[in-house]
Order: sequence, then structure tokens, then C-alpha cells
Amino acid sequence: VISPKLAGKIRFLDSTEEEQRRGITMHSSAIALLFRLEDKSAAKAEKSESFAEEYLINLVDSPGHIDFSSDVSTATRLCDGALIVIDVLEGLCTQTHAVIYKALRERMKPCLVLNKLDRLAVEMKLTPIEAFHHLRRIIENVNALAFSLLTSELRQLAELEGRDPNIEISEDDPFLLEWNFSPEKGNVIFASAIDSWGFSITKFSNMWAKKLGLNRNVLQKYFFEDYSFNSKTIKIVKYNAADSSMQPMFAEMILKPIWDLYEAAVVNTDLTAAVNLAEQEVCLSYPNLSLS
Ligand SMILES: Nc1nc2c(ncn2[C@@H]2O[C@H](COP(=O)(O)OP(=O)(O)OP(=O)(O)O)[C@@H](O)[C@H]2O)c(=O)[nH]1
Ligand SMILES: [Mg+2]
Repeated sequence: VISPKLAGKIRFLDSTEEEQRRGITMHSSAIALLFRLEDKSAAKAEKSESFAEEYLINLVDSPGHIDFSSDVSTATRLCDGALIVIDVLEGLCTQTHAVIYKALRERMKPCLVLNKLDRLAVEMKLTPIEAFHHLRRIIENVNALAFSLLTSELRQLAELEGRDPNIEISEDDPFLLEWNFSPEKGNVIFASAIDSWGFSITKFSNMWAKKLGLNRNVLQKYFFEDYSFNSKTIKIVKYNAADSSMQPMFAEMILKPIWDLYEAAVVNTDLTAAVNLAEQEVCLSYPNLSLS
């Protein structure tokens, strides 16, 4: 529906004149999207009958502004899952609290989208390590907020049902686990909508696992933690901040290639350098390592 050139720029779902003029979403609007799994082996490996290779996703884009929160209430009633989009420069805003609370009350299956990563590289000029810590802090803040909203919700529920509201909430509570965001679990997406890209660390775990001959689950487990990859021994080791030759895996193996690409393409506007970097793909984290 949207040409690749306009993707990320056109406000396709803000269709009324006033929304276009004010540059904000005022009413919810929906679109049906067909999604095909790229990796069909995942569908085959999954025994469940409900797992398919193709999905029709009915996406409802709802407003963020607090004045139009009744539209969010309707959308949370209608939908099974929620993509909670956070601007990584702004972090948690008042409207994020309201939206999370509504989604949580409707028992939606959530996924966190950390958007505008391009601005961390180009505008804020954070290094990949600084950006990694910044992103980690946002996820921690969202988790703390979801935890406090969820416990108060469960206590209110207990009170309504005539049970003791001072219940202890178990850490294994499935509802609590669902509202705990962690890139390792695949419920966090890193994105730059304006530049039409986004990923979960599963994508990079699969890519690096193939290149390095390592187990993808092991990579997935350590990618967002304080671990480094030693390219000499091809081993994952504990990250030591005092050792300047070390970088956390997420910073070095995921953010650095993206940062280098932004530096070449956007900061230096050197198209040849950008194309060269893109062709080297993820290998540019370790130029001395000969990888396929
Ligand atoms: N740099 C950058 N800007 C972005 C990105 N995504 C969106 N924007 C800009 O952020 C502004 C708001 O984008 P919208 O898509 O309207 O955001 P929204 O969350 O739908 O806003 P409301 O629905 O009005 O709450 C626009 O000026 C976009 O161009 C991104 O990934 N990077
Ligand atoms: Mg909008």
C-alpha cells in the first residue's frame, strides 16, 4: 500500500485532515496486514496446531495523546496483543503509564517497541556502549512500572472478590512474567520507524550463530547481558568495564555495525562507504575474523 520511498515518512493511518495538520493521531484506525514467516523451519519445529506460516494481523493504531484515551480503551478491548511504542529519547511518558495500565487490565499480550534508535546515534551521539546502557535503563523502568501497576491491579481484584488484598504475588505468576520485558525473551523490538527497520535479538542470534558456529540459544541468552565476545578464542566471556578492549555483546555485535552505517550514510553522507559497510554486514564488528 505504501511505496518503499514513503515508508516510515507518510502518516498513512492518520487519515483525517486535522490529524495530518496537527501531526498527531486523534482517532484509532485499523489495517489488515499479511505476515509470512521468513524462516519456515520455525513453523515446522513448532508442534502446536495453532502455529502457522502465514498470519493476518489486524493492526489498530490508537492515539498516544491523553485527550483521546477513550480510543485506547476501545482498542485494548478489541485486540489480543499490544505493541507499546516508546521513543527512546523521551523514555517513559505520562501517556505510556496510561496505555500500559489499560493494556494490562485487558490482559493483552504485550511487546515493547523501542523506537527512534537512529536519534541515539545521529543526534545524541551516544557510543554503542552508552546506547546499550540507555536502552537497558528504559526496559528496567518499563518493567518496574508494569510490576507496580500489576501488583496493585491484582490486589484490587482480590479485594473485589472478598480475598485478602495484601496477597504476596509470586515471581512465577504467568501474568507477571508476560509483563516482564527482556530482549532474550523476544518481547522487545529495537526500531527506527522513520528508517524502516526493526529487529528483535533473535534475528541477530540466528545470524551470528550461523557465522560463528555457536549455539543460537546461548547467544540469545547472553546478548543483552554483561557479556563480551572474544573473537580470538570465539568464546563468550564476562564483560569487564575496566578492560577497555572489551565491549558488551549487544553494543559490539548489534549496535556498532548499525552505528557505523549511520556515521557513513547520515553523518558523512558517504554513499560508497555506506554501501561497503552494508555489504560487509555484521562482520565489521571483527574485521580480523575471517567469516563467511
Ligand atoms: N528520528 C525518528 N523520528 C521518528 C521515528 N518514528 C517516528 N518519528 C517521528 O516522530 C514523530 C511522531 O511520529 P508518529 O508516528 O506520529 O508518532 P505516534 O506515536 O503515532 O504519535 P501519536 O499517535 O500522535 O501519539 C513524527 O515527526 C515522526 O516523523 C524514528 O524512528 N526516528
Ligand atoms: Mg499515531
